[in-house]
Amino acid sequence: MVVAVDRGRWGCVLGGDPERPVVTMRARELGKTPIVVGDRVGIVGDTSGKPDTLARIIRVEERKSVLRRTADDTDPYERIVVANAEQLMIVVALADPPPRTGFVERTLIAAYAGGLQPILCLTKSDLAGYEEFAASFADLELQVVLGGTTEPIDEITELLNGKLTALIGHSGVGKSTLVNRLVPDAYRAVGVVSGVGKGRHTSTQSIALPLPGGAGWVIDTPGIRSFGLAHISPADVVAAFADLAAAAQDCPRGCTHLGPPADPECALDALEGKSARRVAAVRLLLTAVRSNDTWAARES
Ligand SMILES: Nc1nc2c(ncn2[C@@H]2O[C@H](COP(=O)(O)OP(=O)(O)OP(=O)(O)O)[C@@H](O)[C@H]2O)c(=O)[nH]1
Ligand SMILES: [Mg+2]
Ligand SMILES: [Zn+2]
Repeated sequence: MVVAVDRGRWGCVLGGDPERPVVTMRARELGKTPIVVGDRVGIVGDTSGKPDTLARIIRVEERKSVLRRTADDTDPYERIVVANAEQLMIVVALADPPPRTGFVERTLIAAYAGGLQPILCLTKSDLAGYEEFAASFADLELQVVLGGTTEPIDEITELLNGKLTALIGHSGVGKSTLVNRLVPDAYRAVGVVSGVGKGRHTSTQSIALPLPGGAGWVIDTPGIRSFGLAHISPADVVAAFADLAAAAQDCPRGCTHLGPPADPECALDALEGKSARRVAAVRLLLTAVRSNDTWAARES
């Protein structure tokens, strides 16, 4: 498993064992194939992990999940943020920096489309209330946890147990602070917040860290300013919800599932109860992102 990427070198662990690190390079035949943290790879050469040795990655296994983003919503170039993560913990500070509209919606969409289970983690609850913000995601049945320094860590430890979880969020929201509490010997550098969205990015590379007791991994990622979704369609999001996906089979061709007036014959309108509320929530999500002006591109 790839646990770190830095200037043409990939840090791997053999058999997913944190005690067996190996430094690798990408074999020439792979060309520019993206290899990211979380990838499962086949390596050859000197895999002893001794100082100054370098093994070669010759194969990247099929990914079980892929978190993708583009720089903005029109950018055709998509980058893979992490591979194979089962969960995406979206970290949002309730203040300093304050939550920005669109970011959670955008990362949620990317999580659903990429096959990751999203969790919303709110930090800095010592500075501002969380109830109102958390309530806006109720109908998605999104798991919400408090992850600030004044909160106990047990619930998050429990959620992450045995899973590969990526943390994502703006710079300065407290991702590394949280990682340091989860993995006491991680010693992730922690920064100061210096102005909205302008915060110097303290972490500059993604890194996977083993949770204590061999029970899963957490991936600390650098703060991101925008989360472009050029590669994602409403159908990708709808596909993440079994009840919605089943109903959407009866939609007319080319239906964007947004409902009337755009899609007067969208079959999602026939759903009832909990499913109907979920439809409304998913549509809100999709519309929020659409009307989010030139979207996250200019958010910074
Ligand atoms: N008041 C308060 N401050 C916090 C809390 N959590 C983190 N901080 C502070 O927020 C600042 C930024 O934290 P980091 O952990 O470096 O943030 P980050 O998300 O890793 O930032 P990047 O690496 O730049 O993406 C630090 O000064 C932390 O001490 C919290 O719950 N309450
Ligand atoms: Mg950090
Ligand atoms: Zn439809």
